[in-house]
Amino acid sequence: MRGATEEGLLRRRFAEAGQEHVFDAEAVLDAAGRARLHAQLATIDLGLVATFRELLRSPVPDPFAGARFEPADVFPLRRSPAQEAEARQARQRGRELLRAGRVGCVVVAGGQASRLGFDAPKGCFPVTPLSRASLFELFARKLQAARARHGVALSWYVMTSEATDGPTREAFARADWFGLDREDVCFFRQAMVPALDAHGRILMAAPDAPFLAPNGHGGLLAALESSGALAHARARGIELFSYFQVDNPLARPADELFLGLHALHGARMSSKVVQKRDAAEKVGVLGRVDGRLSCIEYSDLPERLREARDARGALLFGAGNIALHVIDRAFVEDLTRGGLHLAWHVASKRIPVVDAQGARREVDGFKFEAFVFDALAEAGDSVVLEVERAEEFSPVKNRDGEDSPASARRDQCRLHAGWAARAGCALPPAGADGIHPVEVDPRFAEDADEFAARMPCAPRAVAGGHLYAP
Ligand code: UD2
Repeated sequence: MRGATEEGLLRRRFAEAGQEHVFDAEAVLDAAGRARLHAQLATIDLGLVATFRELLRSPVPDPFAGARFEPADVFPLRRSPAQEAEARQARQRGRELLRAGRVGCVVVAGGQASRLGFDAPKGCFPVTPLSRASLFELFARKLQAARARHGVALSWYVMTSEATDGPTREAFARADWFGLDREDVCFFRQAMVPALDAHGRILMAAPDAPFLAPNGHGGLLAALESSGALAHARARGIELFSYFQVDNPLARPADELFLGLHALHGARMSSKVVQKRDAAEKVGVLGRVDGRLSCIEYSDLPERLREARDARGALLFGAGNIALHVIDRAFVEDLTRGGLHLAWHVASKRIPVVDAQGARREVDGFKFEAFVFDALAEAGDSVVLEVERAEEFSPVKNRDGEDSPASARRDQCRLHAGWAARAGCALPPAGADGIHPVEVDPRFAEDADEFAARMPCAPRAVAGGHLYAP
């Protein structure tokens, strides 16, 4: 009886929202299929669907139209003596924060590796050139290195989504948490939201399932709160989250300079940037829009500003976003208290569906995502730190070409061979691409100075290259 009432309520809610079609293919389902359908529909926030419908009906007028654009203030790579002194002080502050256990790490790993064509969570992708460690394992090694250096384990918050959660947890369990303590790794899931067709109707992936997709990396903030991860961090005395994306093997989760600068400036959310290669490179840049720091997507920046240069000839809007942030725990608490309203971004996509006859096809639809960098505008105080692309950014996104497994392996080898050459080590012969196959395990060294301090030390011969590992 109760079930029937609940079902009736569900039908009424969807009918009132103009979404009754979600039950259309119920006739082909058995009792279990109907139960699956109803369980999934019950998770859908129809208020949110109404917001999405409104966005499709009357898209927000261009938020950048008529806006005043200004470059961000960047803490640069080429530093004045005063900035160099500040950097020294910041490193010291960063070390203190790490030693005191005030820093937690957050990786967003809810995206599907569809562009890469890899049939598992992207974090499981073997990314290191010689040891073939996965992205998750590589980050775990970096956290082990931080634990050894600062004498404190960093808590690691791993955001997954419905598709990546199970396989991610299994991968960690299979590898015995990659040498980390189990209680220092905390998985939590981001929310899923429906995709709509051009008429604002919820798309069905199959007769028993609405099409649901992760709500974007901006979903992190609400998910930290709703999952209890934020309370967990507070209980552990964590004040800062070091945020990185799962696809960048060069991310440095425990960067003393970045953490320290953020803290010294009393910032609430900070970002690392790299100098854009040229005006045409299609990355978002950090800049001020009507006085507020934002990540300005390539297409939103007027062309004359895209090309504009300063007196020294550098791009005025050249601070390319590489999605590495420090975020204050208290800032996340403020943002999530009383509901969070990051803007929704609409992307038109081909969506795979299975119809009532079991035929697979793709239809035009719209997905909705929130972006974590939209929180920058709320942060007020913020540090923008310029870093060397070759040292900190080489993401794995595409099957081949730039930002692919091959370019990430190349960039890791190039960086590590550079450290070895500077320390006077003999290099293995270069491959056809001119790159010497050298890999340095982060537990061995995390930068050129640390590497040099470890010398003399013989590498292991692995797969025709040199592996420096503990
Ligand atoms: C993102 C940024 C881009 C640049 C680049 C750096 C956006 C819109 N653009 O591009 O400006 O900074 O990264 O690499 O963000 N993720 C989730 N849940 C989601 C969606 C994504 O966890 O619902 C994770 C995903 O697992 C990955 C990261 O967020 O770690 C980036 O996602 P992406 O590959 O969709 O972003 P991309 O490459 O379009």
